[in-house]
Amino acid sequence: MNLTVPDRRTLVDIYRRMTLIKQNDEHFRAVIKAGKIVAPYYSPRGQEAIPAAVSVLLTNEDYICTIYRNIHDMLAKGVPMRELWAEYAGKATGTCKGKGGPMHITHPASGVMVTTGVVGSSMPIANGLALAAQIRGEKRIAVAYFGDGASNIGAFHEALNLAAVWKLPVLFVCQNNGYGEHTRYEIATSAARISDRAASYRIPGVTVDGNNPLAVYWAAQTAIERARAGAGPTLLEACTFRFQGHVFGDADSYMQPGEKEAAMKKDPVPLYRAWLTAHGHASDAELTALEAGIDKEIDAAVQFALSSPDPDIGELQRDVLAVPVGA
Ligand SMILES: Cc1ncc(C[n+]2csc(CCOP(=O)(O)OP(=O)(O)O)c2C)c(N)n1
Ligand SMILES: [Mg+2]
Repeated sequence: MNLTVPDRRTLVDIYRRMTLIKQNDEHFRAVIKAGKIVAPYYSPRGQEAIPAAVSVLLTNEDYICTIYRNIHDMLAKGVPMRELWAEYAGKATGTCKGKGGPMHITHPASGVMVTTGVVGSSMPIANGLALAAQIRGEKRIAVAYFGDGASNIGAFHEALNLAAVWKLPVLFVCQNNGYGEHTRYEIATSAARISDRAASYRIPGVTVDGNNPLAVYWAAQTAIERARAGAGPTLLEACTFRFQGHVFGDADSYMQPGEKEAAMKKDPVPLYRAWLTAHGHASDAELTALEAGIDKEIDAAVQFALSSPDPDIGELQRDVLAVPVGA
């Protein structure tokens, strides 16, 4: 693993992506609480460092497949905020013209190929995209994001096996936040580490501190280089914690006393900010200006989404079925 600290631009770009996620999440929760948008919302607060550090290593050509907990993966990959907000609000200006909603967002221009509510299903789909890239001789890779709970689903094992056999250019990124819905990791998962499961498919399995963007960056860099070189997939487990309930409105009553408070002391966003300034990679003033600029953009995105029209009824059957070639 190459442990060179990335250049200043990349370091600040990782922070920009983490801040985008944190601040959008705070606005999403406020807007939903105020009843301005009615949508199921799965907060990624606490998990910012993972997609931020992976995404700076990707291009628009690279694919991601993600799950219902998704705004962090989307924003880090470059989905425009306005269209993302509009899709959450079910508006005609959304990424999927308001027909996908929070659980079915796609935005191929930034490489977001599927969002799914079916636990475990991002992985076989990533395999299909990677297989297409491999057949066409393209250099792009596919990243499948999923949770710790998803690693107990059959599709996880099927996908790892086939990706290994066919040496598919896939990066499997498990965002291990310690819980699958209301079930604590240890109660439902036999493996000490999710990455241990890679051994049965003879692919590299790595566990990193998912609150440390550099640790995620270094591990992802090695895995992505390997995938682009045609050497096949990697299973990357990034350990973190979710600071909010499973879904908006869940009071976390099933957690152990003090557990969340302890995890929040390792909040990746302020910790990384402090590291950047302490090591002279960015000044406090520069980061404050960056945060203020993002807040302004979010306000504009919220306004855009709330004032956008609902989808026209004529859209109901459009884009639903693929038109066969030549029809
Ligand atoms: C196939 C399937 N089984 C069960 C569910 C219900 N369900 C929704 S989220 C979830 C927990 C998944 O946990 P994890 O994979 O750790 O992801 P996290 O929500 O923690 O990000 C479950 C069981 C589902 N959506 N799909
Ligand atoms: Mg989980």
